[in-house]
Amino acid sequence: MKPATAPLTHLALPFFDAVHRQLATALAEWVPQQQIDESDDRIACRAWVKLLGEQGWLRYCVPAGLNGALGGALDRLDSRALVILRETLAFHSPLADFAFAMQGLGSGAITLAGSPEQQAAYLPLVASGEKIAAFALSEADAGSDAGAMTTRATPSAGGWSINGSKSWISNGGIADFYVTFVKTDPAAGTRGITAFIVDASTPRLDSSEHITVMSPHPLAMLKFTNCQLAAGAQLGALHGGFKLAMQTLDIFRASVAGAALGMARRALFEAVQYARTRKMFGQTLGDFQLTQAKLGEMAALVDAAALLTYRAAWLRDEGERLGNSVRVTAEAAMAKMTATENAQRVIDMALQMHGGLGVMVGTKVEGLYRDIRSLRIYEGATEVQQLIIGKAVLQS
Ligand code: COS
Repeated sequence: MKPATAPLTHLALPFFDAVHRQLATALAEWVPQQQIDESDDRIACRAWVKLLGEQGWLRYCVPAGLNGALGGALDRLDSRALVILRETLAFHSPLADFAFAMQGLGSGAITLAGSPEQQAAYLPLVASGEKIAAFALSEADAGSDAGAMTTRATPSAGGWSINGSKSWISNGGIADFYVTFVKTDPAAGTRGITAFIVDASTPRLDSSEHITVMSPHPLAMLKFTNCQLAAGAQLGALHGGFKLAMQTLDIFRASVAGAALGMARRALFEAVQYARTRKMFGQTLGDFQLTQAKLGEMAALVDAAALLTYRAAWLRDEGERLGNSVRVTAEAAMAKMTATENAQRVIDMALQMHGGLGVMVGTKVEGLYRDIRSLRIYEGATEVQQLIIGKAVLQS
């Protein structure tokens, strides 16, 4: 069977610039050559961050800053670069994609709202892979309803004291810092939330309770018991945390769509290879019209997801370039919803086509079947995206 190579023809679409084409081509060549043992997700995730950092790929998770001081490859956090990098990484290794994505999501709020001192202290080390980042928003009783969080920061001598717990925190236990969203005015709902940068070494921050999931990646609970933070740990405006979280998600939801797209493209690749070679009833699987119809449906689902994903990323980049920073919340939501849902269907069809092999632990489609599932939930479940799009349609 021919080695899996990420397709590149979509890079000819007008959404992309030369820099994106070069980037995707170089990464598509580089990733398959890497050998990381992924049997232990925590060890593997650290290894991927180190490797991606050393090789310069994490430089797309942060902006360049003045004279390149912040370590980024491009002037701005570029949504299209994030999308195509995630797509290519996820095609080969969903865990590599996870490691890459979390560096961006975990530091995104610092890029958007950090003081010059905070940006200088964290972003270059995120870009080099020397600091592992995490984003702590969800709680056991505040997932989709993020504004219902109860973790609380109260003023204390010289800063803040944090109490409460966060759940489902990606990179929990291996991160060097957590961008954490907590209530600073519990009576004010979403207008009473503030972001803080919490270093993993903060006394009485407990990240030891790991959560095991069907497609292993580092995930944990965070428990804060009178964790003391200096005033300088506040990120962005007091009570401005909810909007900051949503603005961060506006960027990264489109990149989740990119990851889903990469997994769907890989499933389609596997299905096509199998259909070409599998013999049955005196012909190959691909000779059956039933198979051709399925492959046709899969290809169209992939392309539909791709166009919505690239549109969301292009719109945001274009808004930034023109300096009008238009909100792309609904477009990002459409991309995330469509790409993750379509990918689940494409992967399921690819698995079905593989028959018994499809459910054998260790085959690529079996892994993808587990890998894709959480993408329909994290960073805003499909139902949240529907809500966001519906509200936007009513307001239009
Ligand atoms: N950019 C800027 N501001 C935004 C925004 C965005 N994308 N989305 C919402 N806001 C603002 C609103 O404009 C509103 O501002 P005002 O208080 O000035 O009116 C405020 O934030 C509250 O918005 P809204 O009323 O829509 O909040 P809701 O509590 O109804 O929540 C949803 C909206 C459900 C969309 C939100 O809670 C959400 O995205 N939940 C999912 C969270 C998530 O993705 N969790 C996963 C974490 S990472 S694994």
